[in-house]
Amino acid sequence: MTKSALQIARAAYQPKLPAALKGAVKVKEGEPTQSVSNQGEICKLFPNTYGLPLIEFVPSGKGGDYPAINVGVILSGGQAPGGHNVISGLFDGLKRMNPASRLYGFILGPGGLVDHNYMELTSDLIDEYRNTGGFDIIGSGRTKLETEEQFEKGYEILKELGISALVIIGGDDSNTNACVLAEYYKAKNYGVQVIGCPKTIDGDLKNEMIETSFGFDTACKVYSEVIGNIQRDCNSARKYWHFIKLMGRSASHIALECALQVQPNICIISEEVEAKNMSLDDVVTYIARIVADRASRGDNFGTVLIPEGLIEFIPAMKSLIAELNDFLACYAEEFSHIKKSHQRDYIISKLSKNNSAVYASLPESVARQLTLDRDPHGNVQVSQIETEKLLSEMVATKLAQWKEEGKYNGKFATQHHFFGYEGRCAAPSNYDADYCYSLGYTASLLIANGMTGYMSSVRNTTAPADQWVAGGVPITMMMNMERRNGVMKPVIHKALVELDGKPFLKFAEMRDTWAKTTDYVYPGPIQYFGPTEVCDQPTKTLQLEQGK
Ligand code: FBP
Repeated sequence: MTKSALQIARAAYQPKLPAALKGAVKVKEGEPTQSVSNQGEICKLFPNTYGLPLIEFVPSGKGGDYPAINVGVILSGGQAPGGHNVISGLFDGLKRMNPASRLYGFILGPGGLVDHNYMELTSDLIDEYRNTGGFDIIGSGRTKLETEEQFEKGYEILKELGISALVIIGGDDSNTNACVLAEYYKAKNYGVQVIGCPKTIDGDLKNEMIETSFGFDTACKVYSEVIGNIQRDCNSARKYWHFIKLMGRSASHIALECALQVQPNICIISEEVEAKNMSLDDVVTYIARIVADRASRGDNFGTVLIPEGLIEFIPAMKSLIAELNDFLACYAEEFSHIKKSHQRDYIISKLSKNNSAVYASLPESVARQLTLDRDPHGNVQVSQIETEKLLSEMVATKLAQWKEEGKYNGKFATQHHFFGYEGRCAAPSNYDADYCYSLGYTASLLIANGMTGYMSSVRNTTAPADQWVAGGVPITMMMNMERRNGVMKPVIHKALVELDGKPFLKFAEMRDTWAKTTDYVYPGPIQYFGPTEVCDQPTKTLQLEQGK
């Protein structure tokens, strides 16, 4: 495999560990825990894994005697920078406790467990992937582990390979399923522990005990670098408005973090749009006003950040999408026989009055995307809707109207971008490299100490790494009951942007200034070697949340 100079140098990087994990450790047990809400129901559903105490690993004078064990690992869902370091931290932790322990990777996500598709992860292989981005060491997948049949199929191969613990690296849904699996194996007395690790660039798996999901730091730094570059171009040519959509299926953490890093002229936060019950026209008018205001001062350029999930947070669009989902699920056959040129009118005639009016107001291309591209569950694939184009087209229409009315006299030329896949497999920043390695290492200790149904947790991460605090959080502690596909289910509570949280408040305080002035910040590329203030900064979100 040919490697770049940076790859070669980076392979030798030794991720930092919390000081407590550098030598022998012992378990410090905290108080028993409770779920965030619906305690009675969740306790009943998880009789064997509910109410467990918080765990912290603290230094101990003497090393333990650990038997050799076999462990399995799964990467689940979308890629996030640092996954390979979780695996290498897990591997190193297991081998340090007993060199005869073995690690198996299940191929292409949870499906690998069910289909018995696996490989042993040896030290030669692990060394090839240290500090690299991507999930390609074993691949990832989105198969959901939820049925007893899958759990039993998985147990067959775990038994065959003598695996007594499984580490699932995933987002909120995958960790919810990890907890259900832990409960199932415990109830059946199968002797298989299940441990989760918090992954997702979206940043929406976080709570009191999990400060951030891994990958968020690196992905936001990559996006901020390119947005910064665009802003320099924008401020050099002074002739374009750049509409930039940013990944994050649901929550707007990525857009908010990038805004804090680059100081754009406009950033839309979906959670605020929903809380203020804004219509699509309200969002368009908000953007158009800023464009017109800047134009009045001769600035016919700027940047707009748009979170990927926006469309579903606009109450009127949400209702339209819900009706379209139901309608097309029932009348898919009839709809497929309607001529393309008549489809728009057909839909307009079939929807309820309000939704029909919203649908009729959409540009042709977006109206088409809403009716054609559906996922296997019959839902619109929101990430495929070009919200950046939808908004810029609608802003252009509004500005043209204002021009006729004599309210606007500028030029409005646009460029569009979507940043998502560009950042998901980047080489992890020092923060993510260290955080992930520590998460994996901590997972090995949770296993060695007999825990199941826990998520690996590393906290105090805005301090230098040797002051980080490592331990485990019972996954049931993060759960509440939510309606999924019409049924109430125990799930990990998804963390959306909090409008009374410090990161949003900081943005809200600054955004009017950033709209008027051209006060762009150009963060530049991630630095892996150099002074700590350049290389080791955590996200602005985390710093603000922790009062730094
Ligand atoms: P996870 O929640 O699994 O971490 O994935 C997040 C994400 O990157 C979203 O930001 C994005 O909407 C989605 O994955 C894209 O999915 P896919 O990789 O299937 O195209």
